[in-house]
Amino acid sequence: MHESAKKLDFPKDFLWGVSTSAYQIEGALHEDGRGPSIWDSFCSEPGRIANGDTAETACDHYHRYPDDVALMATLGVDAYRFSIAWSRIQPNGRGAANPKGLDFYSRLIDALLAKGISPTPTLFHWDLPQALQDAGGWFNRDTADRFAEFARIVAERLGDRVSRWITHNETFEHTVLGHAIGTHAPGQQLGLDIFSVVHHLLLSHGKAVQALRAILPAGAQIGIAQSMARARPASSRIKDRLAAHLLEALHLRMHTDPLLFGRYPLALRLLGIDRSALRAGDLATIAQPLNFLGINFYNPQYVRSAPKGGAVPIEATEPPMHLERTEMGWPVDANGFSELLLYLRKRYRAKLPPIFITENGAAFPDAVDAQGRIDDPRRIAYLQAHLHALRQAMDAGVDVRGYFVWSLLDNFEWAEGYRPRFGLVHVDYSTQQRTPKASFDWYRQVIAANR
Ligand code: IFM
Repeated sequence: MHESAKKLDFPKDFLWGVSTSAYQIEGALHEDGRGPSIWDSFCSEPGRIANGDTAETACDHYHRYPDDVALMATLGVDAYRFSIAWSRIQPNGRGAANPKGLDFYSRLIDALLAKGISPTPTLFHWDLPQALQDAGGWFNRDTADRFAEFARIVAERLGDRVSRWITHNETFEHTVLGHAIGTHAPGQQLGLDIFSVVHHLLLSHGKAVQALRAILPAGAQIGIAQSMARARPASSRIKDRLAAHLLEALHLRMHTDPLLFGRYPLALRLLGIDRSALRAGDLATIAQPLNFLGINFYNPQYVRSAPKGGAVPIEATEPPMHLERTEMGWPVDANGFSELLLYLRKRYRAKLPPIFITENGAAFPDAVDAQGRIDDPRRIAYLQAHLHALRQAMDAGVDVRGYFVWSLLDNFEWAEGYRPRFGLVHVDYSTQQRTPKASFDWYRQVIAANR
């Protein structure tokens, strides 16, 4: 037994899991009636994705899911978080369901249940049907109703076997990368003019929760997965502290206050954000009671005030030199994890539902040795440090019920293509061979030791 695996001391009923998303692993983009999504269009535009990579085959999970479920069974996870590709279910994002799309997820769920692994689907992990984008995408209020319809269709078919549901993945990243700066699909560059995207995403969440509750059995658990981090100012100067405050308002509070408090943060007014998409009654729809809040954590943000004249008075700054960086260039700073969890407890108090860590992990340049093994001590150290930080926050009273590693497999890392490898399992993309890394074995021991 790996020494570090033994010492974590989590509650016996703590839920251990792994995460993936449809577009990043499935491949089979033209099979069984799947319609095009915004990511298909984005990948087809030259220069958008590093190395010209596409998700055409990705990890071929669409065909190899039985092997991947077998890997999860070896790992010993309690739960698997995956996402459902909307355009497999409704190729044009509206209207009748495509039975073959539903059948795929039904087969996957049955395979998971046969191994005692609890399916945890996310309904939207960024792959909007292209037909809805053509109608205005998340700028169009109607997309929120379309999402609720999609949620209803999925719950009607799969709700008898799925007890834990996630509406959205990271509304902040989808808004900012996809609509403010354009490095992700749909590639729009609208700066701060994105309130209606955020608002319609959150409104669609509320409407989907209502649709799910109307269909699912009473005990169903429903939540959302939001990326979160505290912002650290570059100095103690007021300007930099204000920049950190504004970044947290745009990132964390704008995407969570409406869910838990039923209001947007006041700081949006300071930034002059146009909130005209907000209609009477919307905030009550958004603030549906949740069974859990999913948190995706990778690293804290480092910011300072930007020179005058830019769109926002906030600028990213370099993290302290002594911090290790991952393959993504992200700093490794596990203290930021416990700090975030304690902040959430202080800010939301009784409004804060139980938490699942729905993503945490790191990309490193893994090397395959002559024996075909992948020793990834840096990933093990990252995961171990973050589990320690999580344990500390739980000891201090934060109610965390489970933890999902991002990711089960190396996969298509969006605009970065296949270079960054986040998996516990190495994927050789030319043969599709899966090889568990040393971190896979380490996580298997953590799970076994903490049961
Ligand atoms: O790969 C992504 C995932 O799709 C969403 N959260 C962050 C991960 C790593 O960048």
